[in-house]
Amino acid sequence: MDWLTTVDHKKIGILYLIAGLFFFLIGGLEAILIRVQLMKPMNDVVSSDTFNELITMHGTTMIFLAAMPLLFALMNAVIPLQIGARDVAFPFLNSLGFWTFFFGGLLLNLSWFAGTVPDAGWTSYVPLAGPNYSSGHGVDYYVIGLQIAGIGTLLGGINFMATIINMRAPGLSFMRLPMFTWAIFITSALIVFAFPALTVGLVALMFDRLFQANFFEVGNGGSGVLWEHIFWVFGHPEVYILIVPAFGIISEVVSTFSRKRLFGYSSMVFATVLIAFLGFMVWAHHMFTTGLGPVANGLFSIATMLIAVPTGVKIFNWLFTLWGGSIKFTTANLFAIGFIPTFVMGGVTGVMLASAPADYQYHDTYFVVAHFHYVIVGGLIFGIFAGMHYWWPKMFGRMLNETIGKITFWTFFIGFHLTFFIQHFLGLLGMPRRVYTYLGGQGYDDMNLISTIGAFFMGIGTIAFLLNIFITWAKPRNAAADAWEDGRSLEWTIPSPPPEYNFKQVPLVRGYDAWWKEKMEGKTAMTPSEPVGSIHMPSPSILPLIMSIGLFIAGFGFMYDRLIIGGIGLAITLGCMVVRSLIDDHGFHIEPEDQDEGVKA
Ligand code: HEM
Ligand SMILES: [Cu+2]
Repeated sequence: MDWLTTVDHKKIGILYLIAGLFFFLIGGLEAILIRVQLMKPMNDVVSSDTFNELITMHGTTMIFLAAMPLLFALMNAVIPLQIGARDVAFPFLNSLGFWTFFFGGLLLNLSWFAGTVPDAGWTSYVPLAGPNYSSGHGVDYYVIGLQIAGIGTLLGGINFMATIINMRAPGLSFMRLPMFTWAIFITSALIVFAFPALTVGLVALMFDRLFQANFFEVGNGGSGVLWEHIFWVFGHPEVYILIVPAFGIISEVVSTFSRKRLFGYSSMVFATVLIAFLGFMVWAHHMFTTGLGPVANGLFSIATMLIAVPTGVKIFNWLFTLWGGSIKFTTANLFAIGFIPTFVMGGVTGVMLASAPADYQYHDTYFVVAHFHYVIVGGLIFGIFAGMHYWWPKMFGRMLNETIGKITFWTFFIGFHLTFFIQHFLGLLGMPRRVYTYLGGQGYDDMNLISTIGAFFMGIGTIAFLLNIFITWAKPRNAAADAWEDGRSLEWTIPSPPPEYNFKQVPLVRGYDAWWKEKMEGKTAMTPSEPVGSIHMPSPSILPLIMSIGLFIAGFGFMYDRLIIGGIGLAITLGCMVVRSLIDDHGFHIEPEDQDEGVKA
């Protein structure tokens, strides 16, 4: 019950973690099925229809329901602690964000039970996704599920922007922010600017599908390329929404485990801002073959290639941070170090794809699949694994087992390269993506088998990680506050796991790497910025959960043309909003004498 009503950022972080891992497993299972089907020529493990459903749901699930929530898990768990805050700016919204994401994801996945699964690809290109070619309810699940889940993401973006602007401890100026906090600040801005485009696109597509509107119906004056523009105006920045937090994690992990200040901090900040900005300028590199013409293709090519410059700055700064450091090869650090060359390879194939004439060759082949998995898995998922191993003791008060951690890393790392490296060559040979099978004897057979074997290794790596979690669970909660002993930022100054109110006294920050600075001067604790006093806390609330259930019901109602049910669902949500505005809830206080009553996560 506690967990259904919580507004505590640490608990919401754990909820995101559980839900994200759950969907990661579902998406992973789908990936394995895809790879089993492609293991040998003319295989028939799944039908062509099921295959389309699998790739659609795999892509959609991995991006929206696994990667994003796992990032939200880490940002919830860490950001308030890193900036010396007691919670996020809007705790109620934070909980609402989680529940809308969760019920949106649930709705999307219930399509498997309804037997009508989205099958137009995770990009839902029209006219394929329009009412003529996708007449069942499959794409409706996509359109409505993602709209509900998208509300959650947008709320999170707004919330974390407000939190980082307003809730920083005294002395923590922007140019003293830890790199992860910077990354999340920029990510939040990206979410706020990019997600509305997706929402608009989904609403338009929903109108086309449910009410025969003509946004994308070419026969009635609509435009299919319009969908591509709207989708990629969201979709390209989305890639940066995923990767920028990973950049932040790598920066933290690399500098902690080399016992060195992050090299070129201010250039890191500006490089990240520049990457985010350019990320909005390059969406049409996904559309070179739609016939935009040589001028547009040329400009978008160049803009895309420009991103390599600030990215290069970041890569070299990480290498210089490692250079000469006293490096500890913990599991978190292995993932961070593994990230660097892997992500560079994804970047190199990215520049190759950015060349418009060359893209006419690579387009819709396995080369593209190899490229984006190098970026998304080799970048983001490695980053998430690094972050989870790094902050686990802070979140749960228990250290993960390092031996199993290393097994996780090596099986996942080797499996990853086995799976995807070879797909570059499959693509160059001409194997198209999104086809459910292929004829033997074209030189694809062995490479596909190797790729499938690699996928199983990644599966084993993931299982090892889950095993680690379960084994660790049985251990006592004895992680030290500064669990790695070389922590540099504020989260390492409070107990693991932190008490409900995080900081008994908000600390005074005197420089970049606030905690490291104090340690180097021989201090054993931060200087507080306020006397011990009564701490104001927000009350828990069940309303976010009920509001999300309302939207969930409404989604079903509209999908199946039961307007009454749709109306009831919306009424539940609106009713909760009314209740929320009318009830005056001032929260509660934790008095100084109660503040030491044991640690509560
Ligand atoms: C065991 C690991 C994985 C395997 C074996 C795997 C395999 C595949 C395969 C075979 C496809 C179909 C490509 C095509 O023909 O278009 C695919 C698509 C995709 N995957 Fe993965 N994948 C894995 C992990 C991930 C992860 C972790 C993510 C994201 C976080 C991801 C995101 C995507 C996306 C966005 C697509 C595009 C779907 C589409 O083409 O519409 N994958 N994956
Ligand atoms: Cu792009």
